[in-house]
Amino acid sequence: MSERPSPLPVRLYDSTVTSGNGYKVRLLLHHLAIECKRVTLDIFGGATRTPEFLAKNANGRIPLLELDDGTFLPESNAILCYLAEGTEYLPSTRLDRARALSWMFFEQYSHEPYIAVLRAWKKYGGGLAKRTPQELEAKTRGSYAALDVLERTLASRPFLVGNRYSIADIALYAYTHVAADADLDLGRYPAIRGWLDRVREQPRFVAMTND
Ligand SMILES: N[C@@H](CCC(=O)N[C@@H](CS)C(=O)NCC(=O)O)C(=O)O
Repeated sequence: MSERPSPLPVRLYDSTVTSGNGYKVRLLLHHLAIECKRVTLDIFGGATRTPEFLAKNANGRIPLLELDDGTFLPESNAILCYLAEGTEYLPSTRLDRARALSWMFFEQYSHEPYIAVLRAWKKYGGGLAKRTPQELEAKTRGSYAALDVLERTLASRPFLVGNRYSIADIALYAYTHVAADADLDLGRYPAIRGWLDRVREQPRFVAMTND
């Protein structure tokens, strides 16, 4: 029995201030030349915690992708997997697909909770005044630990998986390229900087702008 065609993306719920998690989705949509209406929400003003939004995503966060059959798909890296299916951005072998997932889980556990959170505190206030020096120090230490992992990996390969650009690179590019917003110094990471340049050279690359 043949599978029914997958529902198509119609709307991306994103943030009024630049969210790397939202940007991951926008970048892949742009690579794929997929038109998708973007709805921006004031995440610091509680717009993702209203009853209306919680009915769409019980976790109250963007990005959230709405599909043409009324389905809502949360979690940036899950959305990348959905959109990349059947395209060159999803690695072609089983092992490489699992490796891409490894990087995306790494991003969510060891990278984004440090770099993205530190960036939000420093760039948008985000309660910075209430943070203790110890909290800032812990986030900074965790951020550099994640960058060290990327540097060691990218010293010997052009992209994270299978020597070609994939959703793993998109997931890790999002917050790595704005590390300076978190007062993190990429000067000592030549392999990361070379990889950031290679990502920017990809066809239909689009920069993370809107604030
Ligand atoms: N694991 C989630 C994290 C999403 C996330 O933290 N979204 C933030 C913006 S980057 C948000 O919506 N914050 C609003 C809130 O928590 O109310 C993903 O990768 O999509």
